[in-house]
Amino acid sequence: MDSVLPETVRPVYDAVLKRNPHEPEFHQAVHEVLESIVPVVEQHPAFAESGILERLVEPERQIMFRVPWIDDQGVLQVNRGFRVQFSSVLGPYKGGLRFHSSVNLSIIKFLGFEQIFKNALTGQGIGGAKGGSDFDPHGRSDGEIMRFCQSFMNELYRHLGEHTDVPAGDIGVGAREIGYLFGQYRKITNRHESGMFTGKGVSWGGAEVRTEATGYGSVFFIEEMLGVHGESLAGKRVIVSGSGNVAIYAIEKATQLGAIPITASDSSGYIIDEDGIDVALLKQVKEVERARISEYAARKPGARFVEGARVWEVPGEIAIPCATQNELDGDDARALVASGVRAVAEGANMPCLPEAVLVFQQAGVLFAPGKAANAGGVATSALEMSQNAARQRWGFNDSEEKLRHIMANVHASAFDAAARYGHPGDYVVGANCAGFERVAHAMLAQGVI
Ligand code: NDP
Ligand code: 2IT
Repeated sequence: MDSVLPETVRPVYDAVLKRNPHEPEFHQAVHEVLESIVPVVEQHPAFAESGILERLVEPERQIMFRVPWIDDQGVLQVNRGFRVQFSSVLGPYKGGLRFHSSVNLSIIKFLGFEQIFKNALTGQGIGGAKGGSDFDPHGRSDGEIMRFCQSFMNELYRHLGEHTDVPAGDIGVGAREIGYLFGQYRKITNRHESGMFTGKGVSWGGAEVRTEATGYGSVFFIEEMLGVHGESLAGKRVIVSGSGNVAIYAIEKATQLGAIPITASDSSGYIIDEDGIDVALLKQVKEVERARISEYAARKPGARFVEGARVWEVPGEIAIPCATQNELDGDDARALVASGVRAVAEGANMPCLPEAVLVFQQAGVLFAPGKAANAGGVATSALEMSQNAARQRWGFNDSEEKLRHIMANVHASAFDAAARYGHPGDYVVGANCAGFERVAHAMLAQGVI
């Protein structure tokens, strides 16, 4: 699968393979970063001398725990909980919690590793972490979700805190779950510690725009990429996968900026609506009713549901994968290129396989990796932490403006680093180099720990 890495970084990768067998997603994420940062390592011999890479690929702390709970039938269930605290060199550990049946240590480690560089790229003071469980929330009652969240927090609370580790949502963890998790933390610790979680309800310490931030941010990033070439989103057909938090708000912002999003999906298939997705109906189906995406097509004249297929067969000028890792392969990328795609931005984390990224780049498609394109979510989490610390609440418009500004800066950092290191226009190299530079300098300054 992997291309051969240069000698500068290959021993680090070989050691990762040896020490962490059976973790393919983690290997994939490490490979991509190591491949990109070779020029930074070569220009800064001090990084190699103080073992920056060897330390970075080993999490500072990994927690795995039993999560027992009782379902509505009175049957005892046991899940596995995870929190991988990868790096706190730039700030408290920060990153989401994922509840999905596919969750295992490899997936949490790939996400935690990516989070280090994404968070660094935002320019804010946040370290990198990820956590979650192999619990599947689909079809579970509110009572089951609550009992699961309480049991999960019964262990995790001792590892969290506003200056220690600040989780947020990810797949399967939204406002409802964050409410139950925060409530249990408050009960156990006897502290209303707003800053220990982000993505909270706006009426009890949450930030305006956090719900929208990841999806909006990915569209702002696309605007920036197109802007470099004097192009805009207006009138462009947008192909979006997923129909969760990131997908819904990518579709909303793209629509507001004059583009025409025509697809959304879930694990059962996709819908296509040539008139442009009706965002209010999409929210009703997915956020309010928690129904399957096929329900959208059942209610919207002119829309169709395509079962068991992926959205990438639909032609469009913009593609935003917003579901999960490795959901867009080389063949999908070739199909998009053949249909005239101009820009691709990863709303999800690592949705494109390495071959797909190569196909896009060789075809001259503007390609934004997740750690740049979806950084608006965690960046707005950091704004939530600032508001909590200062006991302030900022308005929606003000917060959205801050998000837009942050995404412009993330774009500029990645764009500039790509040019500085000899790969102009390559946002993968740019994002990895810019994020890594910041982390590595901080590690150097703070000594061998
Ligand atoms: P949600 O749980 O809100 O939505 C996930 C969507 O993706 C659902 O439509 C789900 O369909 C689909 N999906 C998930 N797993 C699979 C799978 N294995 N196969 C097919 N479809 C799948 O999650 P989010 O929108 O929050 O997260 C989506 C992506 O964005 C993830 O990669 C996440 O890491 C990333 N991300 C999220 C951020 C956030 O702030 N929430 C921030 C940055 C990145 P179904 O219901 O059928 O499973
Ligand atoms: O992948 C991600 O950046 C997130 N799920 C959001 C993390 C956060 O702490 O807001």
